[in-house]
Amino acid sequence: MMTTRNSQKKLTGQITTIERHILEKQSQHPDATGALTALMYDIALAGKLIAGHTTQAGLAEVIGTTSQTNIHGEEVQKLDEAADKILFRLNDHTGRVAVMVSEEADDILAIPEKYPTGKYVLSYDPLDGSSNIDYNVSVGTIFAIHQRLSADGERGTREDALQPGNKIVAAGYILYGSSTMLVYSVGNGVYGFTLDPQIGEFLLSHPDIKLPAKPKYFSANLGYQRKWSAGVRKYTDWLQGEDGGPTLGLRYIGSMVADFHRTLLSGGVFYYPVNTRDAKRPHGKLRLLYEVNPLAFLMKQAGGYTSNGHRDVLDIQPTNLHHRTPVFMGNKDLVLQAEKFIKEYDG
Ligand code: AHM
Ligand code: MG
Repeated sequence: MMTTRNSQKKLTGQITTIERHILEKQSQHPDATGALTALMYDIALAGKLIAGHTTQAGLAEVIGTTSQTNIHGEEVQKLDEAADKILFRLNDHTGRVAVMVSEEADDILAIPEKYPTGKYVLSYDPLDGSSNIDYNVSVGTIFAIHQRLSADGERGTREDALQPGNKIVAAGYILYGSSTMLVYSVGNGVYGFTLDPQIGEFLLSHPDIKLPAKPKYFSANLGYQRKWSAGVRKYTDWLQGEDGGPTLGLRYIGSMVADFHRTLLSGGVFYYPVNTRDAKRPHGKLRLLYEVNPLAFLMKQAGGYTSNGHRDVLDIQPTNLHHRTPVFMGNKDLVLQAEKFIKEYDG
């Protein structure tokens, strides 16, 4: 009975594919050339291809030989390297991108000379949280798109890549979890799509995502708590009900896209502060260009706020491609409280 009713509901309801959704958004901008729409669609395609790899992750040993070759005679690649190549190759020849930045590459990724450049800059983390793959835990791709600063027709530059989050024109992530989801924004709301594996299409499942006003969880690696500053420790106590704080539940996956996705849907705060005893990372672990800023852009679009503990991360001018920053993101009142504790106890 349930099955019949559910399928009837599906048949009568509108099915919005990501392509239709992107095209509808584009039609609201009569001056749009379609390049951003096409770029978004290429990223969605990359997401489908990467999802195909991640779902086979545990099979690498089974379908591969003892050496590094799979049954198709191809070299078995590390998943993050495979994801990196997929994103680059789908975008290097389209004439839509001026230059790319990847977590996997030290320097900017130039468009090969034989192909034309376009007006967008694409920054991405091809597979964030990849240390979790061996444990069958969700991982994700994160991306941000800026407009180029250099002249049209030229090769893209490092300056094109080093732009603050407040100049992002579109951003999103693809979460490879119990289902594959793509969540994105072009600056007018946040939309979530779930991949229907039977037809290979992303279908609109979460229209106009807004952060719930009543937060549910806080999310941080409490294993490092003793290495956080006094302000961050006070804040953590506050989140657990000290000094009139809200008493939130704790959830931490250790895969930023998954922790972010839950925070976006449930309300709360995700933070990754500086570990004061880690001299190698005086600014925390997470990277501004392709991890923090794209998610901060989405968080803002959903009604939330992201801070480095002092100010909006979207206003930080990156000084290098792999610029790191501490991060506190989620419901605005919770994040402002972090700033308050840090100011009071850490100066
Ligand atoms: P990665 O880019 O090497 O995957 O590291 C980033 C990941 C994030 O997904 C996550 O928030 C964080 O590292 C978890 O770090 P930790 O294990 O220190 O809690
Ligand atoms: Mg990463």
